[in-house]
Amino acid sequence: MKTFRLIFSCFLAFCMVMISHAVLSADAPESSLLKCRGIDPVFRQLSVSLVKDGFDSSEICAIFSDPLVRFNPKVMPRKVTHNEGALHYDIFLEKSRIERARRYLEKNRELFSSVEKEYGIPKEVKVAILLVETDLGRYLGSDLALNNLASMAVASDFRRIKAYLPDSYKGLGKRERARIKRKLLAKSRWAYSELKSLIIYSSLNGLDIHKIKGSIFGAIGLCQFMPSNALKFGVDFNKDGKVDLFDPADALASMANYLQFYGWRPDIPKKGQIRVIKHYNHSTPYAKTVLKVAKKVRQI
Ligand SMILES: [Ca+2]
Repeated sequence: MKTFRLIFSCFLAFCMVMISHAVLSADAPESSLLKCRGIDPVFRQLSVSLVKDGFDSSEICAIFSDPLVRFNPKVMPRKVTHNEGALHYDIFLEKSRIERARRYLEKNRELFSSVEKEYGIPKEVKVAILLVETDLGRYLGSDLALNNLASMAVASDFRRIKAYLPDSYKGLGKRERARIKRKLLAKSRWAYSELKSLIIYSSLNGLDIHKIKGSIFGAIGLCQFMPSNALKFGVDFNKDGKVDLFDPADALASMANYLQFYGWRPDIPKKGQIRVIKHYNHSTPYAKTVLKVAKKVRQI
């Protein structure tokens, strides 16, 4: 009987150790961030999720405790109400813009030619996309990609952004409210995934995430790639050991790599060109504008 009790006690002790170990492991992400000061409470749970997903806690602490990191409640309301079709693309056909695109092409002709030789995408199409996306690098976003993506990632909580939603989103019935909440949840999950890609992209390429500007929706660089595309299609064309989408060589080659992947071929008909460009931005007016700009640049 004594032996049985001893074995039972040992078994019990073993179970307790295993259970406490399991509890500690489950709590590990939270506890590993306990000593991290300066994370805005709005990003605390997000930071824990990132550590749970395998990111190093000291890296996450360094990223989110930086004073440059801030929550912007206006980003998600813009995302859910964004209407690409309503944008006015005609401004890109203005003579002054076409001339600037032409001058940009001339200045970087050697680079445009070597990228064209490698990927087969006409230089005029590439400069047209640069013009429409970032006005040839003049407009790369006013805030950090990190802030915009993190702000969207935590915006599934309706209360956080409610005040910034347009009036048409207010005073809605239960059913409509539930639909909006589902939409917010889907967008915030997407933003979280892009945020993870941004952290990986900056880390892999030795880039300071606190210096990476992004569009309101988190697209980065001259070619305005979402971070997941930066990881999939980014090219280190100038062979300096990193994919830097703010560098014209890497940005142009990455853009060409993307277009080639989605089916651009030297003899592709216009319909096919529009189809491929729509992978870049799912808007027919956008694709048609890119081709019109390319044609005008070619004619000058
Ligand atoms: Ca490079």
